[in-house]
Amino acid sequence: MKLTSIVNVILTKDKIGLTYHTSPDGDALGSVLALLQGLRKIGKEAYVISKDLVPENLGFLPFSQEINGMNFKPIEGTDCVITLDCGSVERLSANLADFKGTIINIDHHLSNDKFGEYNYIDISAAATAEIVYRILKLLNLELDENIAKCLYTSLVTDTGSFRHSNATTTTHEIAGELLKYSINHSDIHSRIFDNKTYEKLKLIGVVLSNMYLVQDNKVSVMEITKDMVNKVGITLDDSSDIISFGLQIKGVEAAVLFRESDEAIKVSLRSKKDLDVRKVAEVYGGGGHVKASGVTMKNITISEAKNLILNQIEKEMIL
Ligand SMILES: [Mn+2]
Repeated sequence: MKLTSIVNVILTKDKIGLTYHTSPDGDALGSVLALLQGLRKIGKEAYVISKDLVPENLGFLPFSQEINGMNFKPIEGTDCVITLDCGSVERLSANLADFKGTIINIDHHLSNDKFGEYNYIDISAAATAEIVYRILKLLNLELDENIAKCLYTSLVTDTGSFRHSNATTTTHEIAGELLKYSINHSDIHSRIFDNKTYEKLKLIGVVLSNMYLVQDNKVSVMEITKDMVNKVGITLDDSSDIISFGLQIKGVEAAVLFRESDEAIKVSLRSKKDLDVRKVAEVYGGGGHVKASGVTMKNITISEAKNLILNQIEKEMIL
């Protein structure tokens, strides 16, 4: 389906709920908040559906204070829900089970279930925000500083500050365009990345000192146990920044992070070049991108999860 057709569907709707994947990151939040503002500019009654709270370092995003983690499902009279940056219904930060209206699914993940009535999946987009940018352009909207701030944050987060190979000419062109709205890009980077608590950095220290290499030193393995988190004394919301340390090692092709919680083991995978970690995650019901993926494994110990995932990586390495 063409993006213009998606925009035409949106134009017929009045009350629109916007949502994203659970544990929203910079792209999820930036995309939703940018589209929220855009839809309001054209007179739509738009709002955010979110079971999750906004991570502290993204609290600077305009309109993020509207998200309180209490809006679990669409409110009365909603005729459309737009999901952004989310590959499956199960991962949504919203409960759409009873929702009878139209679902529009807009995303850039390779593993997307196309659960919407309308689906627009563009895997060449470095961030979902690139698609949102195009939607706003198709709506003939004049961007402003607040919208630009949200979109720029999405681009920065999903491209690792424009260093990942997913950052294209288009990504850089959009970023350049956004800078025209007098956003302070240096300040945005700083708010996103230089905003860790002392305890978080201490935890990273513990995780790094327990890291080890397997498979000819090509795979780095890290774990965050409940015990580690308790000892440092924090409530850890996001650990996505920790895994990137694993890839910083010379000769390492892939990094895996196992995170223990009461309900499950969360596994994050990253790769430098050719290894398709999405395939590894998909074997156990996860998904994501070629170089960044994740899977949640239930009813399993951390060592069992390690065995399964590391074996699967080994298989994928040979292919
Ligand atoms: Mn994304």
